[in-house]
Amino acid sequence: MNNEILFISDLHISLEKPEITRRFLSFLENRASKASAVYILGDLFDAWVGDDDPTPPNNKIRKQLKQLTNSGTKVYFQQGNRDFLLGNKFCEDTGVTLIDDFIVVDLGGVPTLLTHGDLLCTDDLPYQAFRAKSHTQEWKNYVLSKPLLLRLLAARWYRLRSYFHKRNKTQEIMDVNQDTVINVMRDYNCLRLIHGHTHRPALHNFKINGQPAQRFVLSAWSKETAEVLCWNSTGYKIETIRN
Ligand SMILES: [Mn+2]
Repeated sequence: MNNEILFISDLHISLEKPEITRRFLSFLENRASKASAVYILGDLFDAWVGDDDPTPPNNKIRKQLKQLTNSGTKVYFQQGNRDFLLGNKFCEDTGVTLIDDFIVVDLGGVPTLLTHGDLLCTDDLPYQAFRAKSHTQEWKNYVLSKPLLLRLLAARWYRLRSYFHKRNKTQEIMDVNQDTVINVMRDYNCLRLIHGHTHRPALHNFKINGQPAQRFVLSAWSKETAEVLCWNSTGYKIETIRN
């Protein structure tokens, strides 16, 4: 055990992409177990219709996460826009800790803001309207009260619909709004931000009130490759997993 902290997001695990599931399971067993903490910043799953869903590969993932948390590595999960229905039951099953949409952690003495990233994409007004509606307790209760099979079918439909919607949106609308980024970082008193969601891995340097600020964008996992942002007392590195 050391003081290493790992950050991942946007694996979009689904039955159709077994390569990503396999790599994630192996990451949990062989890599994450060497770290003191892992932060999953949302969209671990391509769709999550409720903690009662036993559809493969969910149970394998539950089991491997449980093994990891049992071994002493802390695992934190922030909901993404695809898996925002992931809740307390999943956390009880796995030992994972659910964290708020915005959270500040100490990274080598620097307060660092963590978020999935969809809340930063404020130019996408239809999405933000849907998000506001779907995050109410009434909406969640309504959806979760439906039979599992119906929820699974609905998820398929939403994925298809979102694919066609996205094709009509410009690249700018789908990215973060820089004013929102700065306002949020100011609100939380942070000069460093880590998020995923946009699938545009990068390190952006800019200034807030004349002070240097950093925004790390995590990469999505693909069938071929994956990236992990690793922090320890000496700084950060980006690890690539290719198998
Ligand atoms: Mn996302």
